[in-house]
Amino acid sequence: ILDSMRGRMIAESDHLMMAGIREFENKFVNANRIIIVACGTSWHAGLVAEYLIEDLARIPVEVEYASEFRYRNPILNERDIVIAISQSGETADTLAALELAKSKGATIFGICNVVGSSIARATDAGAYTHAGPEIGVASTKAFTAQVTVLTLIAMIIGSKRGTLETTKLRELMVELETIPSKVEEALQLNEQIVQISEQYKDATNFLYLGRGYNFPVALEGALKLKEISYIHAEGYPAAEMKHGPIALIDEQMPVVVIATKDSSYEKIVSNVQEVKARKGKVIAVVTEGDTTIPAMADHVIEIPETSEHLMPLLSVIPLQLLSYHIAVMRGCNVDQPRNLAKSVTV
Ligand code: F1P
Repeated sequence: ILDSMRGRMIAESDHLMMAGIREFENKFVNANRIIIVACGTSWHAGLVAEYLIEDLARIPVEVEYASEFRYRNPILNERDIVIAISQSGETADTLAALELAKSKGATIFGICNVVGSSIARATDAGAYTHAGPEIGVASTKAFTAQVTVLTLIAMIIGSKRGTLETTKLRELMVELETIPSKVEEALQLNEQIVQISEQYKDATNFLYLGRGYNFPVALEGALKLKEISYIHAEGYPAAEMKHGPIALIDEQMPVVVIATKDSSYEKIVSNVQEVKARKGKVIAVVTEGDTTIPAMADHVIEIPETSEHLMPLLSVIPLQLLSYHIAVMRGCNVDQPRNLAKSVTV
């Protein structure tokens, strides 16, 4: 699983995506709407894309669970683009969702890891992530690769539509190139995360909070913990906490807060205060050099600084490591979790 997290796929996915997206560039540039269909971790990558595409390319995006979308009667037309995301390329719900969208005239773009898979074959165009085989059932490096491809798509469409200025585009390109080495740096947190895991391995519930680009990461952190450690975990947008989950917080509740320096930082500082006021245990993922949140948190995990657009590529790593170590300490089989299949084909 550690090997599977190393971020080596940027150059490859860049190259492959160009071939896929270039042919469909005009369709993307003139799209009415982009609808993303996916399941599980791939759905979380889709949620990151919603922030990226709306922010950089100013096209409305909807992110749908394929397992629901396939059974409703969605309104779609030929100016809509449906992006289907799937690591395995065999997930039955995602395949059915894209076939439904196709029957209504939408253009289908696929992002798959497995070359020649059923979903890849059913699309009009697409990009292979080539992240290498996911050895375990739970997606890790596939998430990183999917988010990378989706970032590049948002950047290309944004620059073609004129919604992303050239200087900003250049800045993001330069920053994107630094991500593999920053991923390596984040992986150095391993030992520290072993120690944190030791303290929380017997917890029965976890809460994960994030805002903005880190909100989908909170969902993904909670999913990884559920999938491989069998601990109940919920991911929430931090601002939603006061609408219900706050009732759960007491000294028994570990709360993982992804609180990197970005446009919602000040708001998340108050969320951490709210958790501490109720004696929750805060495990904070922060940007290197931050002092405000570390002064309040029980545990601090520092990750390298980057643009908020690229932060999910880094902030997900400590959460994947946390789930992994807790699972190993609880004696769970991290590669073959109970009740889960590598590709859900029914
Ligand atoms: C979707 C997914 C995975 C999850 C598990 C079950 O798979 O929900 O995210 O980890 O393996 O399937 P895919 O469509 O991305 O292959």
